Amino acid sequence: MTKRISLTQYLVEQQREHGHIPGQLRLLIEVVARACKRIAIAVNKGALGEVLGSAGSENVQGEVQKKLDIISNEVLIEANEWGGHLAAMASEEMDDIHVVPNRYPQGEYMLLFDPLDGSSNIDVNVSIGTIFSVLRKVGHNRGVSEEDFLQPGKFQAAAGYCVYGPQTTLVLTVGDGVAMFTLDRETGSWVLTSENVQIPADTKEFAINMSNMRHWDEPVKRYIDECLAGKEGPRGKDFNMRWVASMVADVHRILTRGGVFLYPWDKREPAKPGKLRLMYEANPMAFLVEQAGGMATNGHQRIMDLGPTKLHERVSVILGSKNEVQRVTEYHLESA
Ligand code: AFP
Ligand code: FBP
Repeated sequence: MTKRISLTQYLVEQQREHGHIPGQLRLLIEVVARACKRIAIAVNKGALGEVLGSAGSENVQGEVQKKLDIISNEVLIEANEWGGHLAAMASEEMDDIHVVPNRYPQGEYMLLFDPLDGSSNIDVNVSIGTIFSVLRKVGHNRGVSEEDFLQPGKFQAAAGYCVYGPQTTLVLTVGDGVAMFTLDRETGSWVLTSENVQIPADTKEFAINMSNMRHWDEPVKRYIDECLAGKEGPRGKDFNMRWVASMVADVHRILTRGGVFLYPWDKREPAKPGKLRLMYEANPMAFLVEQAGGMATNGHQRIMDLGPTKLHERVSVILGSKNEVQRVTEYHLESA
């Protein structure tokens, strides 16, 4: 039988042998992983835990919050605030940053998360997930403000997600490739199940919400039209489409077998740069995708080079198999 490697052992080895992660970061990742286990338990209970349905409130972007959105947010905050590894947290579900209270020691890291991505899938029992990103606080003063969070994604110290699907899987990067851990429900431990994950450069599968087609910009329309033209078209091959409507699940498929994911800017709200959130969704996913040999842009620029101007900033997202993302990006640059 092959030896099982736990998340703890993987992280200790990253710390000891590769020098990639300081002790505080290791602790932080372990705490996030533990919180994800608690969220997985709540998600699995579903109607039995009385956790389904709306909470009757809205978040800062005016979206209706589900009970599980709020529960997951609370689980992540409670688990992380006392450990001494964090200075502050920011969440898609909170208007402002949550500074670690004075009664606890303050660490040098800042944690950002979308506590439960794919809210529309919660009540219908389709895969959902938690996305997280870790930044280092610049400067050693105790105070921390929203400005400290406004760093380009290329400065992330770690990023990952946990997908609550047929299996519960934690996917992680600390800047040394991508590793996947499957939750062993019998022992309660995360077991390393894939290492050095690689996204193939070419693909025949795209993910986009096709119902928005009439609102798309010309380069996106051109790209999808060419995919739809199949073998007879300029691409010379048939494409398949998949859209889960949980970014976590769509990105997990791409990390597993390749593909391209697009949530582009469109003409519905011309002033809005896109739908997805830069700090809680696009940056962490871009870090994972690049670490797996893929590419992530907003059609014009690398996502991880973008300088955020506010915490809840939105962005256009094209990510996945390198040659496809390159192609869509070229179509944008040609039409600019
Ligand atoms: P929430 O952030 O409200 O959970 O929405 C999930 C999401 O931002 C992302 O995970 C999906 O890719 C996208 O929404 C699906 O959006 P559409 O319903 O517009 O297809
Ligand atoms: P399997 O029986 O091979 O699992 O296929 C499942 C399925 O028949 C349906 O569940 C699903 O709606 C459909 O395939 C998806 O098919 P497509 O790949 O054509 O979108």
